[in-house]
Amino acid sequence: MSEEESKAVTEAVWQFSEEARLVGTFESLGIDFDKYILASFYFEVKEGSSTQVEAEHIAAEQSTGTWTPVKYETAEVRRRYGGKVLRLFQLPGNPNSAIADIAFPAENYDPVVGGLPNLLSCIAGNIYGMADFKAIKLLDFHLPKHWLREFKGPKFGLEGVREIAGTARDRRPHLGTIVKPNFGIDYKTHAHIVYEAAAGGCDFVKDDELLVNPPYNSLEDRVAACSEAIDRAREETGRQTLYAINITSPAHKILGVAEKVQANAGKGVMLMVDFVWAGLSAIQALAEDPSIKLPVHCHRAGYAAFTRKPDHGMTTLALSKLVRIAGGDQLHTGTAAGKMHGKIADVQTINRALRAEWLHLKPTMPVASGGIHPGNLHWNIAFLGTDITVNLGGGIHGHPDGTGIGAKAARQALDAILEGVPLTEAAERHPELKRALQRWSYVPIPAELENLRIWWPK
Ligand code: RUB
Repeated sequence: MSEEESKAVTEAVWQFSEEARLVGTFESLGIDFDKYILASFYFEVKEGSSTQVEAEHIAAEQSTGTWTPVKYETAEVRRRYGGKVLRLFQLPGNPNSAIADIAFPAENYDPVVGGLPNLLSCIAGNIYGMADFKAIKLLDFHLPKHWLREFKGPKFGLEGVREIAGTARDRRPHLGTIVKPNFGIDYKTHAHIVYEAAAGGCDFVKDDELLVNPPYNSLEDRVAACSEAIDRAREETGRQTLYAINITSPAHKILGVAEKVQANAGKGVMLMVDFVWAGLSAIQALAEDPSIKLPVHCHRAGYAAFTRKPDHGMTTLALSKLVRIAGGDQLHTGTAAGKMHGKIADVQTINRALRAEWLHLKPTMPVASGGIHPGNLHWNIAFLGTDITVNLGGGIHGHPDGTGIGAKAARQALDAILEGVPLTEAAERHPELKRALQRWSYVPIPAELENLRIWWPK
């Protein structure tokens, strides 16, 4: 995809999102938004094919039609139950690529019995494998109100999580960490690291996405030991640290696993799920079951298998909105500076979608994670704001003086950023921060990125 096409796609996503959010109906297009599921696709057809014909192909193939006419797919069936191409935007520089906004009649789907899996088989289904397309990407979607009302969404949401952590008033970003190393430490060592991180200044500590239940660090042992660790830290500091324990499991087991963990969980414990492979339904099961009383932290390991290619798969925006509908209280959405691939503007769009008003759905707290350290932390605040969790794994545990001092250094960096004190100046007062910056270096924000900034110190 050329730079020009990529810009046009970004523009189209904006237009699609804004139209549905602000107007609530696609009035200008003459359709009743309450009766249709809308999906916006980028696609590229093979040389010699027509984008108009192939857009109709998506609409038909993903609703009533197949590769050849069949007897009972009458004109009336097509009219009432078939997908409709609402708009087609030809993209600059490539006559074979376009964006199509398509409306699918909502009455084809049951939000409760078929739910999100059934919906996704339609808007993100067979079409990806069709030989007529060189590439196709789901950019965004909108659901009718009666559909969304069938989902409870996050049980706690951003505000509920802040209430538990005691940050509802001061609104500071949550300073988080991931216990490292991921594998190879027993539960006592794991809990000791959790304690050091919490006592050192972390508001949030989580398991790595790789760790679930090895015999030397089982869920049962870990939840008890880590609950005790955060209790101990709270008694010493007065701060309630959150701890997310990774219960990723097959969907038919996850409620049972969650209940067992919950039975031994202390204050501040959250459930963590790698939702891409456990499935959105695993999140929904936890969020909608009244017996589960813990918030759900959603890790997106594997997401890039279908989001990373600019022209194929689905956007991280679409995936993240699905997590909010399914009930994720916290979700990894990417960083402004770190080790993961992604554009700052895309992360900003996703975070806005997670926090925007959306019927009864509580906002999901965005989590920036991956390669953050005290020297680049300010990027993540400047570009992503303060209603967020910032996670530093290696950027805390890799401190030359260990986890406790690493957490202290990260907290010093965050406090300095929030107060508008230059990090190099703060480092003169804080030897812990100085050592961290010597280790990882301070990364200045280039002037040309300043226009993307959304947060300034008071
Ligand atoms: C972070 C880490 C995270 C991923 C998540 O560790 O392991 O799970 O980076 O990425 P570290 P994302 O801080 O040591 O890099 O949030 O983009 O899905």
